Amino acid sequence: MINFKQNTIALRILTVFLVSFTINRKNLCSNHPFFTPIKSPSVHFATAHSSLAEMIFDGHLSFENTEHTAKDFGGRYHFMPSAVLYPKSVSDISSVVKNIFQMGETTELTVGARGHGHSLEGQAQAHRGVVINMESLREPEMSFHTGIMPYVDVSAGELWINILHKSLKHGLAPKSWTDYLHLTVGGTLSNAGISGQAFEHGPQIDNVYQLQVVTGTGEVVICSEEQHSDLFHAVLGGLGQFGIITRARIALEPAPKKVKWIRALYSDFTIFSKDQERLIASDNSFNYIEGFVIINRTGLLDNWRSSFSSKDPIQANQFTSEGRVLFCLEVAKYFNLEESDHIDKDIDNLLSDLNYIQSTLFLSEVSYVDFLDRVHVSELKLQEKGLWEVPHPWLNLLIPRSSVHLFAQEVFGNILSDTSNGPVLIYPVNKSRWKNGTSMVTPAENVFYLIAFLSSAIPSSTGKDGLEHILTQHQRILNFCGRSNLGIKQYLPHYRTQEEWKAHFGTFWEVFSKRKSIYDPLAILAPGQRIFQKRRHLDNEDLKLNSSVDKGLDGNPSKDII
Ligand code: ZME
Repeated sequence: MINFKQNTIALRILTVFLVSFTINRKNLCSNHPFFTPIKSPSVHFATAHSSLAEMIFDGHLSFENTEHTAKDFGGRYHFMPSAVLYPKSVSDISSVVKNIFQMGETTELTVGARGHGHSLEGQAQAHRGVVINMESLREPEMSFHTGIMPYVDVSAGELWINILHKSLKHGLAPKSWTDYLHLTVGGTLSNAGISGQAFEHGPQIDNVYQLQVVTGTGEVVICSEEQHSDLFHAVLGGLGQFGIITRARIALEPAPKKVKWIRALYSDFTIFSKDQERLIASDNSFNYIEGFVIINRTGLLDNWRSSFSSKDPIQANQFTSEGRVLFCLEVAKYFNLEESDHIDKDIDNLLSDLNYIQSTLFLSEVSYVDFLDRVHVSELKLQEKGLWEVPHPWLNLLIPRSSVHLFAQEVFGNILSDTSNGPVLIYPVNKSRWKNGTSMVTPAENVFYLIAFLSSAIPSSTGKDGLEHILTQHQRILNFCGRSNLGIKQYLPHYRTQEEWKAHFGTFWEVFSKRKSIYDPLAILAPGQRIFQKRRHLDNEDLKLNSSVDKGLDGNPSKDII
């Protein structure tokens, strides 16, 4: 979390960086002379491939059936790799990266780590490179440590849903979540991992004690706040640029059994956001705080009636939106059976401070697992209708508190005409409760909102639910933010040029790119982010070979960079 307004903080980070730079140079890079690039023999396309093909792995490397790695949840980018590695050990990953590193600048080969494939814009793809199928690294057992600071050591290819089920057997659970749990640990920790718990615990990257990482030179490094802390901070939210996360030590807490899940409506954004901000500031609050927008939708309350009960069913039945934009506050309070006798009173107390429309309070009681895995229920319904594997042009924005009213007015009042393509979520956070020093980029103010536009596009539609229309709306939103200088940052950012990336990182770019030159000096890792392009030394033979290979292939993503 870099505060772009405060140069002093940026300077402090730079100082920390310079200190660790010298340490890391000694400790991490002793066997890799980064600063005098290896003069390796010329390795052209075919040679590079045969060099990979000759390697022996605990798992295996495949040059066939690679199409699935050229797809992701976003469904909009399809770059074919040369090969897919199915690793069975960390050393499989380390050797493949090391081999490519040692070929130096004479090969264009890059490496992308792919988890469950939920990137939105090809971030886990590696055009003509090697994609690592991180789920192959999963192990049957997770190692739990109970005590006053409980944690679990997991493979980075593990899904959060499996960690939930396994840790509940010990009466424990991770503290901070994403909305959707069928994502890998390595994937969410390379971004942030944000859901309704982040206001209290910070995002998932704030709830990790230690990582095992394979850097861009193929070295395996254990890092934490105490050990190689610069790499630890770099990798958390680092968009895969500094290392492949292979294992993680996740902080746990005692798990509750049950959840009171509550929704209430507002017709005024100012009142809604004031309540959200009051809730995240309070010490004794809900355990989960989110919200969402409802534009031009009828019958929504009927949908809720099946799973939520109203405090005032007659009034609730009569409630209509009358064409207004509505804001739904969604909160949850965890509890155990022994608290059953006073939980309703506690909730009444918390709710009594809020200013929602009284007749629109909906309550529900579910198990902790059912609450956390709630999006999977939507997934199953959409899969039944064939509406899951469609393009997902999602836009996630972090909006500072001081801009959010102007944003809401223009975006919910003018730009968006309905929200039937998918949810529009609003999560308030206060980063003064977050850890400092990770690579995640946030707005300058402590209090900001994640506003997530999670649309599904209907394939072949040219109307309001078609891809073009949704992308145009997102561009209008981004243009408005830029024009009005709202100080927003993208979450799960996506840009095509390095200039745009520099603007995204702001004053943090210097640290980010220096770290890149230390941990992945040849820019081998995560090419799908399009932040750095792998340096390429072309000799005549390579030029000849590439010009023929390139013919007939569609756009090389790296050509857009710089
Ligand atoms: C495509 C889809 C997304 C279906 C449901 N969702 C979601 N619903 C609610 N919260 C979410 C979400 N995806 C992320 N967060």
